[in-house]
Amino acid sequence: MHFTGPNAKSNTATLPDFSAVTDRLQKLVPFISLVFILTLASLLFSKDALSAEYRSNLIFVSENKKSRVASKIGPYSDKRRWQIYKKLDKEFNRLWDKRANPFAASVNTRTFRGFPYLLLEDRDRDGVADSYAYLKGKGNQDTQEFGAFWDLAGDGTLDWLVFYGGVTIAEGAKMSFWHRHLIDRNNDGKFDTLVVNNVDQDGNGMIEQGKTVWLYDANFDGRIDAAEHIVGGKVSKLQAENGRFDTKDPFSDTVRVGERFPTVFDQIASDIKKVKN
Ligand SMILES: [Ca+2]
Ligand SMILES: [Ca+2]
Ligand SMILES: [Ca+2]
Ligand SMILES: [Ca+2]
Repeated sequence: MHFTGPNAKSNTATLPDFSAVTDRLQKLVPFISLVFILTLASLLFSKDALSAEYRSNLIFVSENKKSRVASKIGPYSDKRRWQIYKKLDKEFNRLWDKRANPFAASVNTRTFRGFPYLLLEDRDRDGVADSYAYLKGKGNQDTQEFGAFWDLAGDGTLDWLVFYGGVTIAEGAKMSFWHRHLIDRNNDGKFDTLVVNNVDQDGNGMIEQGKTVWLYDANFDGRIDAAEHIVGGKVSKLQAENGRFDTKDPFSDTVRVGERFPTVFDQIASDIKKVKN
């Protein structure tokens, strides 16, 4: 997966023709495994490595200043969580489509095996890094490990992270991207909320775009203890059955109450911080 967006203007390569793919998929949907879809998608999106311009443009900035988006959206609040989520989900897609703008890089990360080169970018060009990608090396941009991040509180630690999930089939046999959002609600430097942006609420194997599930470490002890579905801003609290939340997330099993909140995202945040400083 090339991490430049599917509609990026900076790419001269022809964009994948989704309509033809969708037609074919429509007939095959029940028989195609998710793995096949992901492979197909990564082939479709696979593009050339870094351009010469890109390579010569690496700049290193350590200044800690508030990003344009953080200034606009302001600090996280539970009350505004859906509005903030909507804005940042949109913002991630916008950044993804923007032209690459390298900010800083490190070759020493161990978070994703085989992808040690962490590249930060300032895609909205406000002087603050907003995008990250773990690469095999400086010259190889094919990766699925990328996303965006913000410091909404403006205190130098990032408190909102988006992590690219992949491609799947949505209702109407449409191809759709799905992503995870991670939030540090109490701004203590550890993520405590995981949002999956598309769930399959009716359980027919196809996600319903825009329907979200939120998993919370509500008391900030590192364990998951609450869950919600939020659809169009309407919140439904999930009741645990037999000690588990049925999240309707097609990419994971039911979640046990008390399960450890995933720590890989804290590791990503820590890598990003190291590169910035
Ligand atoms: Ca920026
Ligand atoms: Ca936290
Ligand atoms: Ca469905
Ligand atoms: Ca907890």
